[in-house]
Amino acid sequence: MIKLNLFLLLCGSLTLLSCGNSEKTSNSELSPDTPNVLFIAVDDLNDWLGCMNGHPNTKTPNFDRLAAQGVLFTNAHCQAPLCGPSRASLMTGLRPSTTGIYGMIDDNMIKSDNDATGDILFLPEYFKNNGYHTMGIGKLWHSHAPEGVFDESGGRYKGFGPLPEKRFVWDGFGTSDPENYGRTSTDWGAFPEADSLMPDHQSIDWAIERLGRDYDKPFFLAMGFLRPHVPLYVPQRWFDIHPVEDLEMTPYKSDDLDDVPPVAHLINDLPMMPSTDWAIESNEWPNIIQAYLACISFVDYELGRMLDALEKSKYAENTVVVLWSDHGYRLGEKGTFAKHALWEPATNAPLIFTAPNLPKGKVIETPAEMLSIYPTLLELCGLPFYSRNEGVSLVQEMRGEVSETKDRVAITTFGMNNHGVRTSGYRYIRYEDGGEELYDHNSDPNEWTNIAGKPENADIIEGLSKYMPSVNARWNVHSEYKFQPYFVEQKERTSIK
Ligand SMILES: [Ca+2]
Repeated sequence: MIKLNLFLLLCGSLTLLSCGNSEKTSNSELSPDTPNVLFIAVDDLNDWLGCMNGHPNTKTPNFDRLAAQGVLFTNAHCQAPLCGPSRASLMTGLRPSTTGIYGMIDDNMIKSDNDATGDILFLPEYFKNNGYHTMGIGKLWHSHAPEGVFDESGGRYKGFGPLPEKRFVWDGFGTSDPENYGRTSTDWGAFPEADSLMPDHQSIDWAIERLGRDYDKPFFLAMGFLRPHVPLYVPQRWFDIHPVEDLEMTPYKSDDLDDVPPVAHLINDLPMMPSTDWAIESNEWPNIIQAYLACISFVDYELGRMLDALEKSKYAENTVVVLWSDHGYRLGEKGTFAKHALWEPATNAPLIFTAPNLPKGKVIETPAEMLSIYPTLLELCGLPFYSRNEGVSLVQEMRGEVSETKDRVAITTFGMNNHGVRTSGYRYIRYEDGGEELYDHNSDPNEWTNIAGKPENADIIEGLSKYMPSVNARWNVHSEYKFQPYFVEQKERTSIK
């Protein structure tokens, strides 16, 4: 341990030397009109927003209001379809394939236990080092935040509660072997009685109170919602605005997965989650959709309280707002109710920027990556470029200074060497064993027909292959192997047992 710390200390010193002035300014260099940042993360929110033409029954006036105040990316994709690695990517500015962070880890381990990220500056930390006052509450990384990133931390409610004494419907194990899978928090129902009992409500109160204070420097205020992550529990009134008999189900084709490669089935092997067939047989499908819509409407309401407070505050005219989700969520598409996939409903998520010098009500349909949030915020705030960022800034495109970059792609990675590439017209997936999927989004938006095997598509695949990351790092340490999803290896290990 002492050796490791010494090594990290050396790395840290080298970093400071190598960063030089290009990555750190002093307080006095910040211009007086340097904007504040309101950074809003939502957990497991797919594209079911009114402004994204998501689910036809969704009600999201405040998300839509925020989008109307700035720029909405309708085709933004996470870098990993799982909370921990998605957030680690966004906060480090690096791809999962560069860091080896494909699974759930303790946030503090990102720096302490991984050579690829030992010297990285996390996004809020970069702002802090450049003269900002940083504050955060709620789910921002997988748990809350690594130590020292925030000058003021509100922490995070442990787990996803509050929880009823007894689950309503789903036991959390499904048909899985409890010893191998553990219990998920998946369940749905109206609980608790009042919004004020929800951690998200309390976090918004904390953030609103911060908007009423005075600061002697610009602030970076981060708020991370826990909903609509499971369990899909919110008070009854949010269920009432989505009558269950009116709801439209999601697109589902029972033989959809007959044409996907073996690793896709390994990744999608989630017996602890409800399957679509189970939801049909038990007649729970409409109830799960209702509960997810209810959770989104609850978050929308809380977002509205935050936006009202910002608009009434002295910071209304000089604050950059970014809102994003860590990945999408499948509500029956592709056979299950889960994230965990390289398919569209699991990777597509909202991304909205508003800022004093950005257009209002602009919609960009070209694919974008959550990895762009880091460099985009730096540019919007006039901070120096960070050489470690692997994403590209979206500022010039949002301002219309360059035309939409039609050939930009978004890459999502799940486990080592499994990647999905989303272009404007296609999704191409290549798995660690060479298995492939190709979907034509112009004719097949549900990704039902895998056309990778057709000889006439060989040129398309060759063109898209060049976007596959050439580095596929392995988490290089001292930590629990089981937290990193290496699908084929894990299957082999299980088989050996
Ligand atoms: Ca299919």
